Amino acid sequence: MSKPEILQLGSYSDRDETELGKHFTLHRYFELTDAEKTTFLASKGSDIRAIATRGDLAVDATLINALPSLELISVYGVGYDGVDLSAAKARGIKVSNTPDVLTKDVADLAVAMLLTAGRRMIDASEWVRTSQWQAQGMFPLNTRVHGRRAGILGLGRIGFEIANRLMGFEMSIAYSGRQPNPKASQWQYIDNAVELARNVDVLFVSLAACPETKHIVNKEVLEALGPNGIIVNISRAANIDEIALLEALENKTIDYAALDVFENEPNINPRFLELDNVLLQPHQGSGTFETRTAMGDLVKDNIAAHFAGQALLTPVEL
Ligand code: 8YV
Repeated sequence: MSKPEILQLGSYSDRDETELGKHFTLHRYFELTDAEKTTFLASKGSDIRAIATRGDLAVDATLINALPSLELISVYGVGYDGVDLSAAKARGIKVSNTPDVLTKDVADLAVAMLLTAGRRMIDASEWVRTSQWQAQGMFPLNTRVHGRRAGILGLGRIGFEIANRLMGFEMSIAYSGRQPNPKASQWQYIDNAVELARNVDVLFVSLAACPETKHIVNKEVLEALGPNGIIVNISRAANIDEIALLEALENKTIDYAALDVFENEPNINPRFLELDNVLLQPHQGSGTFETRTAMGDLVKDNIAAHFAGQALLTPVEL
Protein backbone atom coordinates (compact mmCIF):
# COMPACT_ATOMS: atom_id res chain seq x y z
CA MET A 1 0.00 0.00 0.00
CA SER A 2 1.35 3.44 -0.81
CA LYS A 3 2.37 5.64 2.08
CA PRO A 4 0.15 8.67 2.93
CA GLU A 5 1.54 11.91 1.49
CA ILE A 6 2.45 14.54 4.06
CA LEU A 7 3.26 18.21 3.56
CA GLN A 8 6.16 19.07 5.88
CA LEU A 9 6.21 22.77 6.79
CA GLY A 10 9.49 22.96 8.71
CA SER A 11 12.58 20.95 9.54
CA TYR A 12 12.78 18.38 12.36
CA SER A 13 15.79 16.58 13.79
CA ASP A 14 17.41 14.04 11.47
CA ARG A 15 16.15 11.26 13.70
CA ASP A 16 12.54 12.49 13.57
CA GLU A 17 12.65 13.00 9.80
CA THR A 18 14.00 9.47 9.34
CA GLU A 19 11.24 8.00 11.53
CA LEU A 20 8.50 9.96 9.77
CA GLY A 21 9.95 9.01 6.40
CA LYS A 22 9.63 5.30 7.21
CA HIS A 23 5.86 5.61 7.45
CA PHE A 24 4.90 8.54 5.23
CA THR A 25 5.99 10.24 2.02
CA LEU A 26 7.25 13.63 3.19
CA HIS A 27 7.20 16.67 0.89
CA ARG A 28 9.69 19.24 2.16
CA TYR A 29 7.53 22.26 1.35
CA PHE A 30 9.66 24.64 3.44
CA GLU A 31 12.60 24.18 1.07
CA LEU A 32 10.66 25.47 -1.96
CA THR A 33 10.66 29.02 -3.28
CA ASP A 34 7.31 30.83 -3.43
CA ALA A 35 7.02 30.07 -7.15
CA GLU A 36 7.83 26.40 -6.56
CA LYS A 37 5.23 26.24 -3.78
CA THR A 38 2.54 27.50 -6.16
CA THR A 39 3.52 24.91 -8.77
CA PHE A 40 3.64 22.15 -6.15
CA LEU A 41 0.19 22.96 -4.79
CA ALA A 42 -1.28 23.02 -8.31
CA SER A 43 0.25 19.70 -9.33
CA LYS A 44 0.45 17.71 -6.06
CA GLY A 45 -1.86 19.56 -3.64
CA SER A 46 -4.71 17.10 -4.05
CA ASP A 47 -2.48 14.15 -2.98
CA ILE A 48 -1.65 15.69 0.40
CA ARG A 49 -3.59 14.08 3.24
CA ALA A 50 -1.83 15.55 6.28
CA ILE A 51 0.34 18.51 7.23
CA ALA A 52 3.23 18.06 9.65
CA THR A 53 4.03 21.48 11.11
CA ARG A 54 5.68 23.03 14.19
CA GLY A 55 4.47 25.22 17.04
CA ASP A 56 6.32 28.23 15.69
CA LEU A 57 4.96 28.03 12.14
CA ALA A 58 1.73 29.21 10.51
CA VAL A 59 -0.86 27.04 8.76
CA ASP A 60 -3.25 29.56 7.27
CA ALA A 61 -6.62 29.22 5.54
CA THR A 62 -5.05 29.74 2.09
CA LEU A 63 -2.81 26.72 2.53
CA ILE A 64 -5.54 24.60 4.11
CA ASN A 65 -7.91 25.38 1.27
CA ALA A 66 -5.28 24.63 -1.38
CA LEU A 67 -5.22 21.01 -0.14
CA PRO A 68 -8.59 19.41 -1.04
CA SER A 69 -7.69 15.97 0.42
CA LEU A 70 -6.34 17.30 3.71
CA GLU A 71 -7.54 15.31 6.76
CA LEU A 72 -5.12 16.16 9.56
CA ILE A 73 -2.75 18.90 10.76
CA SER A 74 -0.19 17.50 13.20
CA VAL A 75 1.69 20.13 15.23
CA TYR A 76 5.14 19.39 16.62
CA GLY A 77 4.63 21.61 19.68
CA VAL A 78 2.08 22.24 22.40
CA GLY A 79 1.05 25.64 20.98
CA TYR A 80 -1.24 25.53 17.98
CA ASP A 81 -1.88 29.26 17.71
CA GLY A 82 -0.26 29.19 14.25
CA VAL A 83 -3.04 26.98 12.87
CA ASP A 84 -6.19 28.61 11.52
CA LEU A 85 -8.50 26.42 13.58
CA SER A 86 -11.72 27.81 12.11
CA ALA A 87 -10.53 27.03 8.58
CA ALA A 88 -9.63 23.50 9.71
CA LYS A 89 -12.94 23.04 11.54
CA ALA A 90 -14.94 24.32 8.57
CA ARG A 91 -13.44 21.52 6.47
CA GLY A 92 -13.66 18.82 9.17
CA ILE A 93 -9.87 18.62 9.33
CA LYS A 94 -8.47 17.26 12.61
CA VAL A 95 -5.60 18.88 14.52
CA SER A 96 -3.15 17.27 16.97
CA ASN A 97 -0.36 18.76 19.12
CA THR A 98 2.34 17.48 21.52
CA PRO A 99 1.34 18.49 25.08
CA ASP A 100 2.87 17.14 28.32
CA VAL A 101 6.06 15.69 26.85
CA LEU A 102 7.73 19.12 26.73
CA THR A 103 6.33 20.70 29.91
CA LYS A 104 9.27 20.06 32.24
CA ASP A 105 11.97 21.11 29.79
CA VAL A 106 10.24 24.41 29.11
CA ALA A 107 9.84 24.97 32.87
CA ASP A 108 13.53 24.15 33.41
CA LEU A 109 14.55 26.70 30.81
CA ALA A 110 12.27 29.36 32.29
CA VAL A 111 13.90 28.97 35.71
CA ALA A 112 17.37 28.87 34.17
CA MET A 113 16.54 32.10 32.33
CA LEU A 114 15.55 33.77 35.59
CA LEU A 115 18.78 32.70 37.29
CA THR A 116 20.87 33.73 34.28
CA ALA A 117 19.16 37.10 34.07
CA GLY A 118 18.96 37.79 37.79
CA ARG A 119 22.56 36.88 38.48
CA ARG A 120 23.77 38.54 35.25
CA MET A 121 25.56 35.35 34.24
CA ILE A 122 26.12 36.31 30.61
CA ASP A 123 27.84 39.58 31.60
CA ALA A 124 29.74 37.72 34.30
CA SER A 125 31.03 35.22 31.76
CA GLU A 126 32.19 38.11 29.57
CA TRP A 127 33.89 39.60 32.63
CA VAL A 128 36.06 36.48 32.81
CA ARG A 129 36.58 36.06 29.04
CA THR A 130 37.63 39.68 28.48
CA SER A 131 40.00 39.72 31.47
CA GLN A 132 38.02 42.40 33.29
CA TRP A 133 38.31 40.17 36.34
CA GLN A 134 42.08 40.77 36.42
CA ALA A 135 41.81 44.39 35.32
CA GLN A 136 38.91 45.58 37.45
CA GLY A 137 38.47 42.96 40.12
CA MET A 138 35.13 41.88 41.45
CA PHE A 139 32.12 41.65 39.17
CA PRO A 140 29.40 44.22 40.08
CA LEU A 141 26.93 42.92 42.64
CA ASN A 142 23.47 41.81 41.56
CA THR A 143 20.14 41.19 43.29
CA ARG A 144 19.41 37.80 44.83
CA VAL A 145 16.87 35.49 43.25
CA HIS A 146 15.77 33.31 46.15
CA GLY A 147 13.02 34.69 48.31
CA ARG A 148 11.78 37.14 45.68
CA ARG A 149 8.14 37.30 44.56
CA ALA A 150 7.22 35.44 41.38
CA GLY A 151 4.11 35.96 39.28
CA ILE A 152 2.96 33.31 36.81
CA LEU A 153 0.79 34.70 34.05
CA GLY A 154 -1.03 31.57 32.88
CA LEU A 155 -0.97 28.66 35.32
CA GLY A 156 -1.37 25.87 32.77
CA ARG A 157 0.81 22.79 32.62
CA ILE A 158 4.04 24.74 32.04
CA GLY A 159 3.17 27.57 34.46
CA PHE A 160 2.47 24.99 37.14
CA GLU A 161 5.85 23.32 36.69
CA ILE A 162 7.61 26.69 36.78
CA ALA A 163 5.86 27.55 40.06
CA ASN A 164 6.77 24.16 41.55
CA ARG A 165 10.41 24.71 40.70
CA LEU A 166 10.40 28.24 42.16
CA MET A 167 9.22 26.85 45.51
CA GLY A 168 12.71 25.35 45.72
CA PHE A 169 14.05 28.90 45.63
CA GLU A 170 11.76 29.94 48.49
CA MET A 171 9.94 32.35 46.21
CA SER A 172 6.39 33.43 46.98
CA ILE A 173 4.04 32.58 44.12
CA ALA A 174 1.08 34.50 42.74
CA TYR A 175 -0.65 33.69 39.48
CA SER A 176 -3.21 34.95 37.07
CA GLY A 177 -5.42 33.15 34.62
CA ARG A 178 -9.01 32.87 33.49
CA GLN A 179 -10.04 31.55 36.91
CA PRO A 180 -8.42 30.28 40.11
CA ASN A 181 -6.87 26.85 39.67
CA PRO A 182 -8.35 24.44 42.28
CA LYS A 183 -5.01 22.58 42.35
CA ALA A 184 -3.15 25.77 43.31
CA SER A 185 -4.70 26.78 46.62
CA GLN A 186 -1.18 27.16 48.08
CA TRP A 187 -0.55 30.09 45.71
CA GLN A 188 -2.22 33.50 45.55
CA TYR A 189 -4.68 34.13 42.70
CA ILE A 190 -4.75 37.66 41.32
CA ASP A 191 -7.37 38.15 38.66
CA ASN A 192 -5.61 40.54 36.29
CA ALA A 193 -2.20 40.99 34.74
CA VAL A 194 -1.62 44.57 35.95
CA GLU A 195 -2.24 43.72 39.62
CA LEU A 196 -0.18 40.56 39.28
CA ALA A 197 2.74 42.57 37.91
CA ARG A 198 2.37 45.18 40.66
CA ASN A 199 2.71 42.50 43.32
CA VAL A 200 5.74 40.59 42.04
CA ASP A 201 9.43 41.02 41.22
CA VAL A 202 9.56 38.45 38.42
CA LEU A 203 6.78 37.91 35.88
CA PHE A 204 6.75 34.62 33.98
CA VAL A 205 4.61 34.62 30.84
CA SER A 206 3.34 31.08 30.29
CA LEU A 207 -0.01 31.62 28.61
CA ALA A 208 -1.23 29.73 25.57
CA ALA A 209 -1.51 32.42 22.88
CA CYS A 210 -4.96 33.22 21.50
CA PRO A 211 -6.68 36.40 20.30
CA GLU A 212 -7.77 37.25 23.89
CA THR A 213 -4.20 37.16 25.23
CA LYS A 214 -2.62 39.21 22.43
CA HIS A 215 -0.44 41.91 24.05
CA ILE A 216 -1.82 41.07 27.50
CA VAL A 217 1.57 42.26 28.75
CA ASN A 218 1.29 45.89 27.66
CA LYS A 219 2.75 49.24 28.75
CA GLU A 220 0.56 49.30 31.86
CA VAL A 221 1.67 45.83 32.98
CA LEU A 222 5.31 46.74 32.41
CA GLU A 223 4.90 49.97 34.41
CA ALA A 224 3.29 47.96 37.21
CA LEU A 225 6.24 45.52 37.20
CA GLY A 226 8.52 48.49 37.75
CA PRO A 227 12.25 49.28 37.59
CA ASN A 228 13.37 46.24 39.60
CA GLY A 229 11.15 43.83 37.70
CA ILE A 230 12.29 40.94 35.53
CA ILE A 231 10.10 39.41 32.83
CA VAL A 232 10.59 35.88 31.46
CA ASN A 233 8.69 34.78 28.34
CA ILE A 234 8.74 31.13 27.28
CA SER A 235 5.27 31.18 25.66
CA ARG A 236 4.61 33.23 22.54
CA ALA A 237 5.82 36.67 21.53
CA ALA A 238 2.25 37.77 20.81
CA ASN A 239 1.46 37.68 24.53
CA ILE A 240 3.68 40.77 24.97
CA ASP A 241 3.46 44.14 23.23
CA GLU A 242 7.05 43.90 21.98
CA ILE A 243 7.40 47.60 21.17
CA ALA A 244 6.25 48.53 24.68
CA LEU A 245 8.76 45.98 26.04
CA LEU A 246 11.61 47.41 23.96
CA GLU A 247 10.77 50.91 25.22
CA ALA A 248 10.67 49.71 28.83
CA LEU A 249 14.07 48.03 28.41
CA GLU A 250 15.63 50.98 26.61
CA ASN A 251 14.35 53.42 29.25
CA LYS A 252 15.18 50.98 32.07
CA THR A 253 11.66 51.23 33.44
CA ILE A 254 11.97 47.48 33.99
CA ASP A 255 15.19 45.78 35.03
CA TYR A 256 15.60 42.87 32.62
CA ALA A 257 13.83 40.62 30.10
CA ALA A 258 14.66 36.99 29.42
CA LEU A 259 13.03 35.94 26.16
CA ASP A 260 12.79 32.64 24.30
CA VAL A 261 10.23 33.90 21.76
CA PHE A 262 10.05 36.92 19.47
CA GLU A 263 7.81 38.54 16.90
CA ASN A 264 8.85 37.44 13.43
CA GLU A 265 11.43 34.99 14.78
CA PRO A 266 14.14 34.16 13.80
CA ASN A 267 14.36 37.66 12.28
CA ILE A 268 14.04 39.43 15.60
CA ASN A 269 13.75 43.18 16.04
CA PRO A 270 17.38 44.46 15.89
CA ARG A 271 16.64 46.85 18.77
CA PHE A 272 16.99 43.81 21.08
CA LEU A 273 20.61 43.37 20.01
CA GLU A 274 21.52 46.85 21.25
CA LEU A 275 20.35 46.18 24.78
CA ASP A 276 22.44 45.10 27.78
CA ASN A 277 19.41 44.11 29.85
CA VAL A 278 18.03 41.22 27.80
CA LEU A 279 18.77 37.50 27.67
CA LEU A 280 17.97 36.23 24.17
CA GLN A 281 17.20 32.57 23.56
CA PRO A 282 16.47 30.99 20.14
CA HIS A 283 13.02 29.48 20.96
CA GLN A 284 14.67 26.45 22.53
CA GLY A 285 12.32 25.71 25.45
CA SER A 286 11.51 22.18 24.27
CA GLY A 287 14.91 21.69 22.65
CA THR A 288 16.39 18.68 24.41
CA PHE A 289 17.15 15.36 22.71
CA GLU A 290 14.72 13.58 25.01
CA THR A 291 11.79 15.93 24.53
CA ARG A 292 12.21 16.50 20.81
CA THR A 293 12.32 12.71 20.34
CA ALA A 294 9.09 12.37 22.31
CA MET A 295 7.54 15.21 20.29
CA GLY A 296 8.62 13.60 17.00
CA ASP A 297 7.15 10.27 18.11
CA LEU A 298 3.89 11.94 19.06
CA VAL A 299 3.61 13.67 15.69
CA LYS A 300 4.28 10.34 13.96
CA ASP A 301 1.93 8.38 16.23
CA ASN A 302 -0.91 10.87 15.80
CA ILE A 303 -0.60 10.71 12.01
CA ALA A 304 -0.33 6.91 12.09
CA ALA A 305 -3.37 6.60 14.38
CA HIS A 306 -5.39 8.78 12.05
CA PHE A 307 -4.53 6.75 8.96
CA ALA A 308 -5.25 3.52 10.87
CA GLY A 309 -8.75 4.82 11.54
CA GLN A 310 -8.04 5.26 15.27
CA ALA A 311 -8.59 8.20 17.59
CA LEU A 312 -5.81 10.78 17.77
CA LEU A 313 -3.55 10.39 20.83
CA THR A 314 -3.45 14.10 21.59
CA PRO A 315 -6.23 15.85 19.69
CA VAL A 316 -6.81 19.59 19.77
CA GLU A 317 -10.46 20.32 20.59
CA LEU A 318 -11.98 22.33 17.74
C1 8YV B 1 8.28 24.45 19.03
C2 8YV B 1 6.73 25.34 20.65
O1 8YV B 1 7.31 23.64 18.50
O2 8YV B 1 5.64 23.65 21.85
C3 8YV B 1 5.55 24.71 21.28
O3 8YV B 1 4.47 25.32 21.20
O4 8YV B 1 6.68 26.45 20.25
C4 8YV B 1 8.00 24.60 20.50
O5 8YV B 1 8.06 23.41 21.17
C5 8YV B 1 9.62 23.86 18.78
O6 8YV B 1 10.51 24.83 19.06
C6 8YV B 1 9.81 23.43 17.35
O7 8YV B 1 9.69 24.51 16.52
